[in-house]
Amino acid sequence: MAAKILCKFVAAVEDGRRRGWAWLAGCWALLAVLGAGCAHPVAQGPSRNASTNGQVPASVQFRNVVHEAGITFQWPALPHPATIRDIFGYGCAFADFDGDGRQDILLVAEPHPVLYRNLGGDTFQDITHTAGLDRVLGAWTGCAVGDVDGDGFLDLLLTGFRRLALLHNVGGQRFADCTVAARLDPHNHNKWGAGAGFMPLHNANRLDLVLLNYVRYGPQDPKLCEILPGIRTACPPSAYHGERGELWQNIGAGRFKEVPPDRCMAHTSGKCLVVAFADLDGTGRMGFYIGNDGEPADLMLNRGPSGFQNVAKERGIAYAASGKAMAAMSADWADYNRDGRLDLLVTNFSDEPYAIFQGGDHGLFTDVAADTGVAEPTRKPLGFGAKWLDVDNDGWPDFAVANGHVYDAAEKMDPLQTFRQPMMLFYNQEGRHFVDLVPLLGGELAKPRLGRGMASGDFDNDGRMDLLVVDLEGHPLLLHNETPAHNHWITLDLRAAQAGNRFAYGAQVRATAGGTIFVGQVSPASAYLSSSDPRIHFGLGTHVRLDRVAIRWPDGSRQELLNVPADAVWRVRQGKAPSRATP
Ligand SMILES: [Ca+2]
Ligand SMILES: [Ca+2]
Ligand SMILES: [Ca+2]
Ligand SMILES: [Ca+2]
Repeated sequence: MAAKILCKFVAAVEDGRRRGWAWLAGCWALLAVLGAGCAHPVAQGPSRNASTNGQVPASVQFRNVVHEAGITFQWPALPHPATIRDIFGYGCAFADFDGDGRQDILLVAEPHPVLYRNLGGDTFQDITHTAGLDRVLGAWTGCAVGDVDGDGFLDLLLTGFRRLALLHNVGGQRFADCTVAARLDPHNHNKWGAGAGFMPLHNANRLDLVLLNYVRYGPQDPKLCEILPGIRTACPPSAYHGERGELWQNIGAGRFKEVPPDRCMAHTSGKCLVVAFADLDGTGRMGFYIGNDGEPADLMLNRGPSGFQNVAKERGIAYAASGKAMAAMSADWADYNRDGRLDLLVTNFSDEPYAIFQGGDHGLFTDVAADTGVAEPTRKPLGFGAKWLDVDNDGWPDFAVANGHVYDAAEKMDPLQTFRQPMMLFYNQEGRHFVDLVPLLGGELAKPRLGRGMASGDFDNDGRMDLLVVDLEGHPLLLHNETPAHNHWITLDLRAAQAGNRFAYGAQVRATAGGTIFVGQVSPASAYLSSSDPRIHFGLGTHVRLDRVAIRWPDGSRQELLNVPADAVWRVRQGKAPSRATP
């Protein structure tokens, strides 16, 4: 560890990139021989941020605290050969279900999900039984979180294989199954449910539901495929008939009504995996991206009374830079280059690079994964959960990926491939280049796993974003961010005035500090089958306050806050001055 800290990797910006990597390899070789640190190489390129100078800090640290946190749950070992159902995996969530200001942990599993209450002090308590979740049985896959009935407590939706449950949160104490009362089908019309998310799409005061379905998987459909002679493993998605997602409008009184497919989902590709919401046309109306498995992605523009229009192809986001459709397990929005426009991170199948679709003029997107150094290192792995998070609070969003293959015979099919794979943690060098820190950090992140769901959140409210990761054959990872706290940060916990969308889903924030722009939105659904801490978190670097915070609330009203001090979680009620949240 001491050697690791001494070994400070600097300067992989742009033209210094190749030299930086060569130096890193040399450094590790030296460490192996000498057990000692390296001298610092010379920094390359201009600096725009006094906090990091575009360097890769060796000080970034994540520690897996799952066991000391009292989280004992483990997903069981897979059968082999494993089918596409076996390896599909599960999601997870950070969400404050009891409203005490601390993010609790939901782990999706079969035959029932598992819920851990955050007790503070980095300890969690299994409350699955008292919350009534051990009676919610099914072949669950994913989750979505939102206060659908406006009582001030976050409700829970579970997706599954031929299962669906909407669970009403009763006073932050327990969950009551209200699927049928909501007019949803507990059997999901015999479809295979994948990602899902809540967002007000028709009425600012009601959370609608985007519910994604994967493929048809009936008794007649293949279970194992001989992809190479003598090697039987899970079948590729091309072996199956795709299903489309559904859009359910919240019509009040706890009920939903399906939006006629020709107004939205009939125009999508199907084989859906992930939904990620964003205001795609600056109108304040949220639309959404749907990532599909081997089919063109969808970008659904919300045209209000005239329904949704799929603009993925003309906006440049339907295909990877190669022109091929992606296997888009995860998608997540953030403004990685701080130009005030959201960009979309999308993961992909093995031997296909992940994508960073940079938002440009006229709502057009360009995949900049190759230009930013992301394409090459992500070509070999198969990416599932992925989230933007500013790991060192320098103001530049970094991103984490949980990788793992779907073919348990992956090694036999390609000697350079593996079934279990390390995570990746891409450090953002001032919006120009990314470097995977995992080879530098080693430890738990570098251990090969079957990564699936991922959620980001600050579970201990210390201003450093933590991660929750599903390892399909093991314990979850609770990765506590222990990066030394040199930089400032701010977390905004928005609460809308109207009860129907109290948690302000769809609210957008545009903030400035010393001329630097920060954009964020309240939209916890993202990543594979998972839901994240809905609070807006910004790393502020050397800035000790946000000079100006402009909030566009879901009902379209605007609010401006001035001189909001850093290093605090601020509860912002619509129309009121912010107050410090004290969990
Ligand atoms: Ca809580
Ligand atoms: Ca951007
Ligand atoms: Ca950063
Ligand atoms: Ca934290």
